[in-house]
Amino acid sequence: MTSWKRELPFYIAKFHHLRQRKIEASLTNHPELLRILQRDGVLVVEDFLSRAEVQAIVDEIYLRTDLMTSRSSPNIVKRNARYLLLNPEKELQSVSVFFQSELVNGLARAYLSQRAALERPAVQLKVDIDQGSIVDFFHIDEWRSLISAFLFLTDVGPQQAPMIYLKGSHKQSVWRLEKEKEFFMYYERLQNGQYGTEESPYCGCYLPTEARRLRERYGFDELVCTGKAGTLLIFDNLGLHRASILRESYRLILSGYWMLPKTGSAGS
Ligand SMILES: O=C(O)CCC(=O)C(=O)O
Repeated sequence: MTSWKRELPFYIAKFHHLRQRKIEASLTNHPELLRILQRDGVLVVEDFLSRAEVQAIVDEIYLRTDLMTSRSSPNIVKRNARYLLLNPEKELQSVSVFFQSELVNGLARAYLSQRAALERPAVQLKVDIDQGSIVDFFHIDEWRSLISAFLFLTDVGPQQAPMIYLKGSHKQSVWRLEKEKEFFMYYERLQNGQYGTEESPYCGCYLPTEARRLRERYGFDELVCTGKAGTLLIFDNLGLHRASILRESYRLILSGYWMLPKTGSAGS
């Protein structure tokens, strides 16, 4: 089959997706935050929760799950040097202050579509010191628009595996089309959170040399996303970002994707 015939479904899907996506500032009470997200693709909100509110969530995680001890529950998966406790809202009432927050959900609706919905809510623990993974390479997570939000439950300094984001790299541009196509054609994720094919972990990843060239060519500034416990981080997963290696202590966060409904699975 000629390559354009193989690739046509991607272009059709992309076209339909772009028609569904609609930025609508009236859907958020925080238009100033929406402007930053649109400009940079990444947004850090300090003191989103107080120390006491964070502590209530951490206490409940310790009390009701084995994430911090044996990590043997069936709903805990290890992926890319992190342990994910999936769908925590069933066991942990306190996490709804984040997953149901007006600020995050309103911004997601304003940035993506009125129909944007939360997918793959999780508690994430990074605890294995010096352990690297494929997402330490700059990558994009999808071929369609989505955002992630992280709530820091521990202080995240330079040694606690802060995510690194290239500001401005989320904007639609021809340089990204090849990777988006690769995602569309080869990425698969199973219901249990594991990758569906051997190829899936590599989809969307850039070699360090490629990322450096893109950065130089387009002048993207790097943001190292550190912050105190209680900080909220929101980012557009189409922007170039990468994980960094845990060097000390541990990193505990809540995370979720907000996507257009029934659009399937996001990367990493
Ligand atoms: O956990 C992190 O710091 C980054 C994770 C990442 O690369 C992703 O969510 O796509």
